[in-house]
Amino acid sequence: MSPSRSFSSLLLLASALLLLVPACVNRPGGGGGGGGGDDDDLPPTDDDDAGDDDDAVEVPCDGASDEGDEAEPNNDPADATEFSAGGDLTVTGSIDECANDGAEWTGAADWITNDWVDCNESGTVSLTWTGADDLDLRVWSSPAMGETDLLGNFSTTDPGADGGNIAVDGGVWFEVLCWEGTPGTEWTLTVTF
Ligand SMILES: [Ca+2]
Ligand SMILES: [Ca+2]
Ligand SMILES: [Ca+2]
Repeated sequence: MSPSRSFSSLLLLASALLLLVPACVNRPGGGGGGGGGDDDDLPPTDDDDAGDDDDAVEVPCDGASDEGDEAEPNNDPADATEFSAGGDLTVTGSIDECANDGAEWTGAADWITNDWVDCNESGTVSLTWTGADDLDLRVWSSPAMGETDLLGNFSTTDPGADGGNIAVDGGVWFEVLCWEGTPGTEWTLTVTF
């Protein structure tokens, strides 16, 4: 085989390999059904049983912000102070009683709710206060949930702040609590996107 023939053969082989490689890369359980690799959750284009399809549409929470004070009484979710932010939220208030029985909070609670009706996005929630009191924050997608499903941050080692990231999708309920400390401690709750 002449050098030029050999080179042509190599080119042909390389081309064939390039064509083969994409065909070998297939998603688990895919079968290549519909959509050319797009992975919708709905028939007829869903090509697997995975619940983690990556084409859910995220709608940014970039609507109007809202801010204001809590309104007592709000010790129960049914009396939660309602806000109507489509984007960032800032709420201020004060906790009337700090107490616990060693296992649960037995003092006051401040319930806040906001319905982000038109968006779903990950946000950052933060509860801040001044002093050494041990305030805590729980965040729920529904007050009927048996356990907090969005955030339960009960740190005792970082007086002054609790919080974290939450997946916002519609209504969110915030519960401000105080494990121990001084009645009347003022707090600020913020949600930013
Ligand atoms: Ca309060
Ligand atoms: Ca209250
Ligand atoms: Ca705490």
